[in-house]
Amino acid sequence: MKKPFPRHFSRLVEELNGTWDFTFLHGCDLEKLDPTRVTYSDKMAVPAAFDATPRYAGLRGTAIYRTWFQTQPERNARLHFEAVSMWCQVYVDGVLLREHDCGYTGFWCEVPAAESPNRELVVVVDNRFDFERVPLHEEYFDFYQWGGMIRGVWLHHVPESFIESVVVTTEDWKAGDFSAKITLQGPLPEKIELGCVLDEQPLQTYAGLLPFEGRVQLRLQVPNPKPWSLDAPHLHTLRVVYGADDIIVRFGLRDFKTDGPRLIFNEKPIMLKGFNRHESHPQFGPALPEALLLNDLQQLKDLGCNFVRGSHYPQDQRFLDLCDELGLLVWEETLGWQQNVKHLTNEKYLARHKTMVEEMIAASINHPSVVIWGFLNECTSQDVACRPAIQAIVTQFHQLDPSRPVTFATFRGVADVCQDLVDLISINLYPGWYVPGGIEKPLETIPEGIRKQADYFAEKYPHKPLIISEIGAEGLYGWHDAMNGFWTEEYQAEHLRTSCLEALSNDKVQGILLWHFSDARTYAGGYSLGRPRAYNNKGTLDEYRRPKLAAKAVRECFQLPAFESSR
Ligand code: ADA
Repeated sequence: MKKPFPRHFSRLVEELNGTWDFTFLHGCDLEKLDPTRVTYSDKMAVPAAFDATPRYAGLRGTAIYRTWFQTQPERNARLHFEAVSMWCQVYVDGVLLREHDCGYTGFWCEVPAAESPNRELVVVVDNRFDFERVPLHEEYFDFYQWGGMIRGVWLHHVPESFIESVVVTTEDWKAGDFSAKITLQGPLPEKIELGCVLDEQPLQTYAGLLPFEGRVQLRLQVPNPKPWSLDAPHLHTLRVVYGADDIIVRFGLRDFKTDGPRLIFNEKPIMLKGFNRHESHPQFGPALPEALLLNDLQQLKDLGCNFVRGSHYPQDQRFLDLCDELGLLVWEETLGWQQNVKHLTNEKYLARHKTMVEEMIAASINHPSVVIWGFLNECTSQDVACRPAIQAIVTQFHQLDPSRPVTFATFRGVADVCQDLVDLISINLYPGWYVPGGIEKPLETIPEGIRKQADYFAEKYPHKPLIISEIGAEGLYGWHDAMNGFWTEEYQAEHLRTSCLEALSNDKVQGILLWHFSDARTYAGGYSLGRPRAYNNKGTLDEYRRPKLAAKAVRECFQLPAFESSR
């Protein structure tokens, strides 16, 4: 599997992905579990969601994975897990090294030295819901919560002092000016020397640098700067060398910002057109093979999109790398779905959310494609008791990354009391779908439904851009009837056509994200009674990415010359 950025040239990084020993325990008492006394009865692929495989489909419990690795002389071993869902413990040679409890963010594990280079790695993974142990995941979310080592695992061999991260901040996107914040780990002398290689240029040495708390900041310039745009997504690389260690980051020179009620991309107003997308497939769950990631991206572009929302969790880094390469703007957000006052006033929950924000930003900050940070989809932002938490989360984003606008999708309409806190107003609305009984012509309610909310928010927050972050209707693949009623492909296509045309021609709206790209598995239990097949069927494509009639309708609207790019 191709390693996502950052990459390395001198540092040895080994892929631990592949087939691991595996066993699954029902009803396991985690307090009493001794992972050194487990019998491995099966095999499991890494990355994969075990509960998406036929043998373990839909099961909730404890999965134990095992593999081996070797340490190198004079090098420390660090394990990087890109995502383990939902909760896990990592053991090396029977010793617990760490726990992690967000299924969609990456984390590191330092491996202590040992006499023998042969090391046993055991990962205990649990996908049971438990607010005390794993507060970020909830069963009531309208998308299936999978279990397993769902993204890659990498073994890094590093010297005693090594480069932890390089964060690139563009200072002048046209001139190619940027700063690189380099964080080092391990003992450091008072002054250090770093090497930098920009694109294919010769190595430049920077001597006499004074690290402060392990950090150095360099101001650099790309020799032949080329901007990153949707049609020409040029990327630059920076390799930083410290002693025997190195790290290669990739970045793009672009400018994305809010300007009063407009969104500005590389100096021009932009209308965002795209989809919400779940990482979901019947056979792979959230662990999509690269071919499928690329296929999704190509289909998004073919539908005329310039934007995708990674709903509702931090994204697979391989997908973001592809968005960088192919030129697609991304909204990345933390895991969340209708969290309420119970969550947003709970200290443990908020502390975990804070860690998730840190992990998401650390992984994604260098992607030029990521232009908006989001959090907590549809939280109870009509409740003043939630304001302090929402304010704290926005502040955290701004502190960690002042360069990107921050938002969350609200469906509270006029009752929302938190939109003053965000940089960009994002509204979810479902006129023409969730309609009161008795409405005879639901499609006709769409234009007014959009207009009413747009007018309200534009008047209340005239200096903030407004986008429709969700709108859509269900259409069952292959379902047609003479009345073109609810659930038919025809109804869905007409719904999306009406929604797109209304939103794109409304001057108060700066973007539309349709709900959603492809059908995605949802609740396992009673809630799925409102979701035929236990899928959220509002996909413009079905779960195998077969286009419904809506695909043609959306493509036609998104490619209309009037809405082609800027306005
Ligand atoms: C919400 C939510 C989505 C999905 C959608 C729907 O707005 O944000 O995740 O559940 O509704 O299909 O009803």
